[in-house]
Formats: sequence, structure tokens, C-alpha cells
Amino acid sequence: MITNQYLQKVYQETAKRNSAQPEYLQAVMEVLESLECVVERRPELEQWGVMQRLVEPERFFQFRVSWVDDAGHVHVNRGYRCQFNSVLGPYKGGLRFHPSVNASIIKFLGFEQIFKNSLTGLPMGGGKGGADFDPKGKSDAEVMRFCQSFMTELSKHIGEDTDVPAGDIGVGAREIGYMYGQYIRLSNRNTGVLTGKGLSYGGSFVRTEATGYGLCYFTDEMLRAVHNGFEGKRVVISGSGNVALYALQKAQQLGAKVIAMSDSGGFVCDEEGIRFEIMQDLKENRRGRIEEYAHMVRSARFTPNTNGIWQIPCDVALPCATQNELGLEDAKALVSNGVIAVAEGANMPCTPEAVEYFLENQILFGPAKAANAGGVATSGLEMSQNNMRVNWSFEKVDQKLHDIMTDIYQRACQAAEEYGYPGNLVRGSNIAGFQKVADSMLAYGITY
Ligand code: NDP
Ligand code: 2IT
Repeated sequence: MITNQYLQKVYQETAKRNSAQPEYLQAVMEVLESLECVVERRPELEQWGVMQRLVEPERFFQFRVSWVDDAGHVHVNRGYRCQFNSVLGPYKGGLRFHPSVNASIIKFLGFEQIFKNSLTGLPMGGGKGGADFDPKGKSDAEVMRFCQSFMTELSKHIGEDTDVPAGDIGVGAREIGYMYGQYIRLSNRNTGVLTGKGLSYGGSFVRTEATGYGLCYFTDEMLRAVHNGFEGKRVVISGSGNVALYALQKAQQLGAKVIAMSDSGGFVCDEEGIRFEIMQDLKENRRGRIEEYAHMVRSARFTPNTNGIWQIPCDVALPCATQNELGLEDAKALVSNGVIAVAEGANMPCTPEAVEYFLENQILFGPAKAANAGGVATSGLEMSQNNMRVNWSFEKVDQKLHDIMTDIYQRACQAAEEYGYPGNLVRGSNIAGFQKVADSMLAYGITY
């Protein structure tokens, strides 16, 4: 609940203006609640209207994406890009292709991205985009035609110093390749305008692994404060896409046993530990369903109920699928089964009620903005390498990613402590991410 009058007014106006955007309002509410203590300490934020400027995107556009399927039928999808805040650098954030994509989802993701990118310490503003297109079940040629049509419009609005998109749900190496190819063809400029590119054409080592690895580096740091890191822990990971897969790999490398993973069709549980190579091949190469894992590995069992995954007793839970996938009842089940730590690989996967429940029960909780910032941080490192026309080694990028995640953890802890909420990384991350954005907005005067 917000008690500060200025923030109450900002929230009410935002809610009035965006009444049909529940995910966006959820993200704004969480940030404003966290920042009350800062707004009360810094009256210039109200004086210069920082908060009401912060919640309104600098630019938001929607466009038609027409494409032709393999049977010759014409389809129309809706594309979006939200250029939310550019005070720290070019707009930076992923593109999501999923049938559920709408203005609310894109704005919540863009808003979160502002603070996440700030936390990385790299010069990147916040943005997000995507389309209500479902790549699932489409042929490569259909996905290619969609991506080319999408980029034909998007290319008019992006640039290596303006706005640098990347992947998110439904946008991986294949989609980035098709979109980047089309961008070069249209612009005649090969400047690395997307990140998450293939290694053969300007991509960075570790970008594929970065979000999952970063999530585990962050969680390991969090666990080390009270336990001995991931070593010997039972871990449950929801999702089995890019973030989940590399969280699986890194958690295992750090000594944990990952016993369950999911997709939108259900979850598999394998008490022997999920086998990374099999899951990677199934999901990355064959684009299969998780149910098939249980046909391939005898010790694994499939349950056709996605949320049932949170009923499995574990020490560490890593929700890595999508927003609001873990609710209060799931949180209660995890806590009663003895969970020690929960860290968000997905964006806003835990509902506000679930987050509150974890915090009340002294569960170590790593919020998305901090815990999954490794992906965009490594995108930032890809941008640096592209600008300098160099390629750093896997080890060098991985070390930088590790340092960035450790630094984010420490800064979130310090900010939480400084403002009187020790151990509350939700507040700490929001405060630490916000300060630099606010300082820059104040320095620029009333611009946007
Ligand atoms: P992928 O498309 O690679 O994988 C998404 C996974 O989540 C799949 O297993 C998918 O199952 C599942 N999923 C997606 N939507 C739903 C849904 N509505 N209900 C149930 N399951 C669902 O995406 P990523 O791994 O890249 O992204 C996962 C999350 O991580 C997202 O929240 C994203 O915003 C966030 N993130 C991603 C980053 C990145 O670098 N890629 C960086 C930071 C955060 P199915 O295949 O059945 O749909
Ligand atoms: O949510 C995210 O941080 C991403 N999807 C990654 C964005 C990026 O620009 O790498």
C-alpha cells in the first residue's frame, strides 16, 4: 500500500490513464511502494515531477505486421515497441513473440527494464517490444517471413545508438538471425543493432547462457550469506526455455540437483536430477514438449499441470517461465515444504501476494530486476564488443557477468540497509536501480 500523498496521486493518475493494463499497474505499484522512503528523503523528486514522468513512456508504438503462411494465407499480427526511458543510454530490452502479448505486457516489461538496466551499471535505457505472434507450430519459412515483416517496420525506429532490441519469450537465435538479416538489408548498415546475435555474425560469447547463469550467480551469492551456496541443494525450475535451461546447467555446475522443470503443458520431475544435454537437445534443437523428456528418461515422471511444480519439496525455487506464474497458494506450499530461497529468472513471475508471503516468512528472495539482469548485462557487453569491433573470450565475458551479478547483489543489499529494510532485496533493487535514473532525470531538467 502507498501512504505518501505524492505517490498516491501519481499512482491514481497512472491507474486512470491505463485502466485496462493490469500487468503494467502491478509493476508500477511495486516500484512506487518500494520508493516511498526515497521520495520522502528527497523532496526534489516531487518538485521536479520525476515520478509522474517516470511512469509515462517516452514513446510507445503499435504497428501492423502482415505475413503469408506456407499455404498462401494472409495473417495480420500486432507489433509493439515501447521506448520507455533513455536517460541512461539507448533504449534496451527484448522482443517477445507470444499470443498473450499486448500493450500492458509490453509496458510492464519496459518499465521493469529501466531499473534492471540501471542496476547492471552499463549505459542502457529501458525498452521492450514484441508481437502477439506465436512461433510455436510454425515452419522456419513462416517464422522468417513474419520476422522480416516485423523488422520492416521496426527498423525505422531502432539504431545502435537509439534503441537496441534483443530476445525474450519466443525470440531466440533463429528469430534474431532473421530480423538482423532483414535490418542489414533495409539499412545497409552492419552495426550490431540487435543483441543475442549468433557467434558467427557479431554475437557475444555467453549471451545465450547469460540470464540463467547470472540468475545462479546471484542466487549463489544470496545463499552464501546464510548457507553454503548451491552445493547440495534441491532445486525446482519452472519453464524450459532459454533462461530455465541455462539456470539448470549452472545450478548443476555449482553443485545443486535440479529435480523438476516445466513448460506450458505441465512439468517433469526426476529425482535423479534432470539431464541437461537431453533437455537442451529436446528444447533447443528439436523444439519438443517437456512431456517427451519423460519418454526418454526412465526416472522422470510427467504431470500435465504447470503449477503443480511448486508442490514439490525443494530448497531453491527458480521461476523462469512467465509473469504471475507463482501465486500465494504456490508460495505457501513452497514455504511449508521448507524452501530457503526463491529467485526470479522470469520477469514478475511471483504475484505481489506471493512476494509478500516470502518476505514475511524470511525466505531469501531475489527479485527479477536484480536476479535476471545477467541477460541484458551481457547484451550490454555485446554492444561494447560490436562498437569496438572485437570479440572477447567466453571466460572474459563470463567473469564480467559474474562480477556484475555480485555487484548488483551487494548494491541491492546496501540500498535496503541504508533505507531501513535490511535483507529486503525487492526494496533494495528498486531503490538502487532508481537512484541513477532519478539523478540523471534531475540533471537533464524537464526534457521528456
Ligand atoms: P523462452 O521462450 O525461451 O521460454 C519460455 C518458457 O516459459 C517455455 O518453457 C514456455 O513454455 C514457458 N512459458 C511461456 N509462457 C508461458 C505461459 N503463459 N504459461 C506457462 N508457461 C509459459 O523464453 P525465455 O526463457 O527467454 O524467457 C522466460 C522468462 O525470462 C520471461 O519472463 C522473460 O521475460 C524472462 N527473461 C528472459 C531473458 C532472456 O535473456 N531471454 C532475460 C531476462 C528475463 P511453452 O514452450 O510451453 O510456451
Ligand atoms: O527481460 C530481459 O532483460 C530480456 N529479455 C533481455 C533484454 C536484452 O536486451 O538483452
